[in-house]
Amino acid sequence: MSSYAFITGATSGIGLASAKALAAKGYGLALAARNKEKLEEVKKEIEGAMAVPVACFELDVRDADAIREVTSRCLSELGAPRILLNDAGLARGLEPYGETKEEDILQMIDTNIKGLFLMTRAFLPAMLEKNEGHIINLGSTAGLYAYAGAAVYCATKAAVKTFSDGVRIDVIDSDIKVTTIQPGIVETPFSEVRFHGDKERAARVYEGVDALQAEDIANIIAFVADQPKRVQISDVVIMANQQATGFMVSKKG
Ligand code: NDP
Ligand code: 8X3
Repeated sequence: MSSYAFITGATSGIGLASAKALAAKGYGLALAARNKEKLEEVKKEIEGAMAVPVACFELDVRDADAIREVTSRCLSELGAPRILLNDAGLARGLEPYGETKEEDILQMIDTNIKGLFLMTRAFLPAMLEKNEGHIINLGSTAGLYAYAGAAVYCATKAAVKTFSDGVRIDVIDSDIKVTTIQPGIVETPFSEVRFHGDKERAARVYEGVDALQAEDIANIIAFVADQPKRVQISDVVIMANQQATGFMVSKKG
């Protein structure tokens, strides 16, 4: 594939919408997530609607060995990605920290921080060798403003922002770009995942709020990716119109 985007978390929400938005710009796609069947469905859907090649990689970004295996296979089959979209991420639970389950803490840290850091490390040398590439990381307004019950999630997103800034410094002598996308409330399966499958509780998060949609963020990601070589958009913060800070949302309903 000549110019392609590698997207983690490509089967749902912002990652899926971004895959479609980047395909619409003509990028080939390498899609990664844990659910293989869903990956194949997305591949079929996108290839059926758009004339772009789509490759799929079943991958749990918490698994360092799997990252090494998948990224080296991807590099030898497809070459260096033009875009690495580190989207895979999640929140688990919304309890005071003293009640937060250890497995939830570890899942957030291993997915949102460890996975994202290792994905970047795996692809960066090939991007540097080509002197071309754009690393786009999903942070969150949660990384800018902590909120109750989300100490770990917020800290992981603050880590994404700081990590992106650090990598941008380290690649300053190259043409590589690094961007942190920091959305506020986006209506996706995110809350259902956070509440361990409790659909009713998840739906209440978005009740009475004209929340951002995955496509809103995807369009911004496509815009960020589509700039001339001299233009590097370092950070984008996007809130819903009804949102003032991380979790301060006006409920009109
Ligand atoms: P979704 O739950 O809709 O999508 C998450 C995606 O990540 C899925 O494709 C999922 O696929 C994948 N994923 C989860 N864990 C792993 C893993 N260990 N390895 C590989 N893939 C994984 O959530 P969103 O689209 O809302 O969230 C996407 C990103 O945006 C996250 O980083 C989130 O923190 C961030 N964000 C979301 C906001 C929101 O309000 N929704 C706001 C700000 C930021 P699978 O389960 O098959 O692995
Ligand atoms: C996810 C959105 O509202 O939990 O980053 O900060 S929120």
